[in-house]
Amino acid sequence: MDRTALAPRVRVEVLVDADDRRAALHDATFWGLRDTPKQVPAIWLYDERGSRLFDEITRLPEYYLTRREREILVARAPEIASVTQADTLVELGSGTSEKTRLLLDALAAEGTLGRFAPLDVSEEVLVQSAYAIAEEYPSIAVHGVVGDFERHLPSIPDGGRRLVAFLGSTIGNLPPDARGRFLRSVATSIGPDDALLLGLDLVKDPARIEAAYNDAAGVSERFQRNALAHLDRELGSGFTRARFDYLARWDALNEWVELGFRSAGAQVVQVPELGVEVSFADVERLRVEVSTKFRRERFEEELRAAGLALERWWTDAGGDFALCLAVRASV
Ligand code: SAH
Ligand code: AVI
Repeated sequence: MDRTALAPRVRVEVLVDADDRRAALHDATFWGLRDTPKQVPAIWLYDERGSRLFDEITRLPEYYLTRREREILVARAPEIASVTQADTLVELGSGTSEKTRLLLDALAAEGTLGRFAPLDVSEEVLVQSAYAIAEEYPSIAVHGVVGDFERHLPSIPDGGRRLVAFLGSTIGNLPPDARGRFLRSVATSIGPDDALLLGLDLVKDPARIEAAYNDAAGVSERFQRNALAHLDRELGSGFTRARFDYLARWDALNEWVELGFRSAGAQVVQVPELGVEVSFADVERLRVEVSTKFRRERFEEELRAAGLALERWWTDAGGDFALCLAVRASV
């Protein structure tokens, strides 16, 4: 790919410089390791290798989420384009923007598409997909943002009529309080003509949900272990030398999958960069992320509480996954 030729149409804005990102991440990790259960921020999952492993996960036979969401997009993208009439597609946690092409194609066919604005914390993946999309869609501008969707929504590219997509059920990786803050921040960052498109994995047979995170090929486990390797590299810690068993289990009370580890024996892990040593009891948990599964009524209530209103709700034929379109609630 000739990046120089594409450069006039591609802009990449970096909202988190390395120092700022490191300070925020170190702080959150310091406090997370004091929490009950102990936890580390899920952002540690997404270095270059982690992004590649996640891509592999999306193709696993057990990981139904991506296929189901794609099924809905294939069926509904033209309707989404027609309802929203968006000229700018903003994508949060965009990753490789694989499924996003379906939305871009539909908006282009509708004749409204002028700009694509992906936002992701992982700079390598963001830059790569920003250029790839600029090459595939020669008549649009691409304005990529390296940023954190929990902190930088007020700075997403403005102007025009925006469709803000947050696909893959990544919103389910935010625990309830952070999810509430995120939705409130969306509500105050979008205008009356903008819309929010969310991918949501739905509550279903726990055996199928657990299987999606306990695949036979072991990719999901490698993905979580990579977060520990990333931590060790940046904090000089000893998580990969310690003994942790992989954990991916359905929590029926919270309706989420808890992902992370259990300590295999009592042990102490040094984290030199944070100036702490962390003691684990035998089988004590170390949480890396939760993956919440949703129900329509409860989620509609979450939207309402944040100042948003549900406009459309589509599911795949089997009812595994939903795409929902929301707008700012009128006052
Ligand atoms: N949207 C894609 C990728 C989902 S994986 C899909 O549907 O398949 C989650 C993506 O969110 C990764 O690309 C990761 O780098 C990004 N991400 C995770 N936490 C983030 C944060 N706090 N801010 C911005 N991007 C984040
Ligand atoms: C990105 N997110 C929606 C994935 C999920 O299913 O919660 C992350 C993931 N974690 C383990 N496997 C996939």
